[in-house]
Amino acid sequence: MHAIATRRGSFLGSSMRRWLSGKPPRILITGGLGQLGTELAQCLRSKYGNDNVILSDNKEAESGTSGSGPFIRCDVTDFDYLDGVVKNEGIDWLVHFATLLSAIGEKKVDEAIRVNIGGFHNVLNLTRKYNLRLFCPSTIGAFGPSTPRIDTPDLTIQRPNTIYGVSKVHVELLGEYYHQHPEYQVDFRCARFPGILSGNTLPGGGTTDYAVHIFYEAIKRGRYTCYLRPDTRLPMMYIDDCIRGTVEMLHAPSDQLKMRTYNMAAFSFTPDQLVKELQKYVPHLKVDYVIDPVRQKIADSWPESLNDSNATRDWGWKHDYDLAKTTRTMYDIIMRNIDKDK
Ligand code: VAH
Repeated sequence: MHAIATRRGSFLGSSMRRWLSGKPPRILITGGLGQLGTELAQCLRSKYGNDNVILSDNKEAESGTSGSGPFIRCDVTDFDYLDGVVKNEGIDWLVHFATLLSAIGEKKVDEAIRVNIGGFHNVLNLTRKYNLRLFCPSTIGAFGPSTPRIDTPDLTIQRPNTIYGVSKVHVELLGEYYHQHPEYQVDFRCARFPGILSGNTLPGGGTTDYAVHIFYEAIKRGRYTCYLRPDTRLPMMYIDDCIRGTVEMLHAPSDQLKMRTYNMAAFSFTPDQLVKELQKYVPHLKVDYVIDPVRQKIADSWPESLNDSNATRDWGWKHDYDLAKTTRTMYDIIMRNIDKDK
């Protein structure tokens, strides 16, 4: 790999050379077929060109799901294969979404350790090897029952009691270790996402998934059975804000980031508050509550609201969508998609 020396005496990899030459970065997104990957790819492809943003996942992309650019089947737990993709595709930035979420992780602990921790080790070591820029999301799930639950700050008690949360605390700490290590100096960036609401993509295996599924059930059947108590208040965000914030953080000059792991917040709501807002569009909606003890215990261990003032200070983060605007947007998108499918 060609490199040029810098004032620090370290070597800038080909990625920095490309960046300095004004060429767009080549970006690999792992776990790309999940709730966020295709929307992020669409946003980055509009900025950097379709062919410079490669979606990947450990399963084949059904026709049309990988959007307007390239897709590579890739298992993040296979270091040699992932190494070959990064090298052969000349990757500069890596967005690492591949993970088992909170509820599915509790059902498949060994796989969650293999993917969430082993997969991250591979990604982090390749980031160091090829001098990449790495964005890996964390989550409100990285906090636990002993964390202050209101206006939770970036730096506080983190004793999560799910394998998802434990793996994400490991991601945060190991990523920051590789960043501050004098020989590694890895460009690691991490944002703790709340529950994400999306109208074009579905979440899978999370505790906050109800906030998406209720829209589809309300519109299609006029009723929904919620697995969380009606008063379970959780931090949430609309996907457009999440994608924009992720791109803004990817773009932020490294020396602007005083930290490497930041809370990103928008608004919080309970199932009951969401139901009342959705009934403005589906007045006949009926919701009953059949509590899932596993997901209720997970939700009860998470913050009710986040403080994201450091993200605003360091890279200008600010959410745009509130509950009313999110509900209206989601309803319109899903109605449009249903009409298209007819
Ligand atoms: C989950 N949607 O429910 C994910 C997210 C904040 C929650 O990490 O597991």
